[in-house]
Amino acid sequence: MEKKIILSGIQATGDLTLGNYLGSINNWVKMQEEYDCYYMIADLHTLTIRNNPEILRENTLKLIALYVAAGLDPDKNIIFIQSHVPAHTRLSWILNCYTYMGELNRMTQFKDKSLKHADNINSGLFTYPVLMAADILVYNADLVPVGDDQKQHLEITRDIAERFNSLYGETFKIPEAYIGKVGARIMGLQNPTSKMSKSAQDPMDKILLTDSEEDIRKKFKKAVTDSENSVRFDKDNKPGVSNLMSIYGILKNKNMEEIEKEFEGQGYGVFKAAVADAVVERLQPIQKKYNELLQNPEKLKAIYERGDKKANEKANLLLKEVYRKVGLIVD
Ligand code: ATP
Ligand code: LTN
Repeated sequence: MEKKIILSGIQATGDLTLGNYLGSINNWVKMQEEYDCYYMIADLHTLTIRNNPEILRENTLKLIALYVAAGLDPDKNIIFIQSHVPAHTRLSWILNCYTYMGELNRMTQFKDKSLKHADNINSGLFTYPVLMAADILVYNADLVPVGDDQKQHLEITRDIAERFNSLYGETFKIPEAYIGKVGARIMGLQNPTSKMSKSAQDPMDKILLTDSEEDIRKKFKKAVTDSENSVRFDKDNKPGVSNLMSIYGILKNKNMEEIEKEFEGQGYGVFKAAVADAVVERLQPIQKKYNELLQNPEKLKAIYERGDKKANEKANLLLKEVYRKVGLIVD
C-alpha cells in the first residue's frame, strides 16, 4: 500500500519556542517512519512582514539545521525551501481566482497580524492562506501536522480544494489537519491564558529552543502559577500549573493523573524544577547537534538541494494537471 503524504512548514521568523517544538516538530519526528513526509521552510510566507534580508537568509538556514537537529532524518524526509519550488506560487495564483474575499476576511490570523503590523497590512498578508493551500494541495497531502492556531487555514484549504474539484473533477486530495491531543497550544509562562509565541515581547514568557540551561531554569522558576501549591490539572482555574503539566507530560510521556500522583504532597518548587530538568534534558542534545550543523553550511545546502529537487518533481506533476484543467496550454 502507498504511504500517506504529510506536508508542513514553519515561517523563518526567528528562534523557535518550546511551543513551536511541542506543537509541531516533535509530532513530525514521530511520523517519519510511517508517512512520506515533506517539510519546508515557509520563507515566502515570512515576507508578509518586514524582514532584514540577511537575517531572513540566516533564519532559513538555521531552521533547516533545527529540523535536522530535532530529529528529522534527511534520508527519510524531504526537507526543502518553499521559494525553491516555483509550483507553489504558480498554483497559488490560480487558487486565488477560486477564493473569495469574504472567506479571507474571516481569517483570525489576518485580523491578529493586521493589528500587530498596522503600518503594513499588505495584500500578501491577506492572501497568505491561499499560498498555504497551494503548499499543501500541490503535494496531494493527506495530513498536515500543525498547532491548533492553524486549524482555520486548513479549513479554507479544504474549501478551496472542494470548490475546484466540483468545477473540474477530482484534482486535489482533501487534506486533514493533524493536531496533537496535548501540546497543540502551549501557553506563555508569564501569561498562561495566551499562547507561547516567538514574537512575544517578554523574554520570560517564552522558552527558546536555543536558551541556555541557566535561562531555562530561571524562566520555569519564575513561571506564573497560583496560591494553591498543589499540582493538579485544571485548565480554567489553574492555567499556569496545567500548562507546566502539559509540557512535562509530553516530554515524559505521562498523563495528567500520573503527574498528579508523582507530585502529590510536594510544592510548586519541586515540580517546577522537575519540569525544567525535563526540558533541559530534551533540548541539550538538540542544541549540540544544531550548533554542529550551523558550522557546516555545505551540509545544510546539500540537505535542502536534495529536498528541493524531489519536491519540484512531485509538485510539477499536479501543477501541470491543474494548468490543463483550467485551460492553459500545456505541452
Ligand atoms: P509568531 O509569534 O511569529 O506568530 P508563532 O510562534 O505563532 O509565530 P508559527 O511560525 O506561526 O509560530 O508556527 C509554527 C508552528 O508552531 C505551527 O504549526 C503552529 O501551529 C505551532 N505553534 C506555534 N505556537 C504554538 C504554541 N504555543 N503551542 C503549540 N504549537 C504552536
Ligand atoms: N502558516 C503556517 C506556516 C505554513 C504552513 C504551510 C504550515 C505555511 N505553509 C503549509 C502547514 C502547511 C504558520 O504560520 N505556522
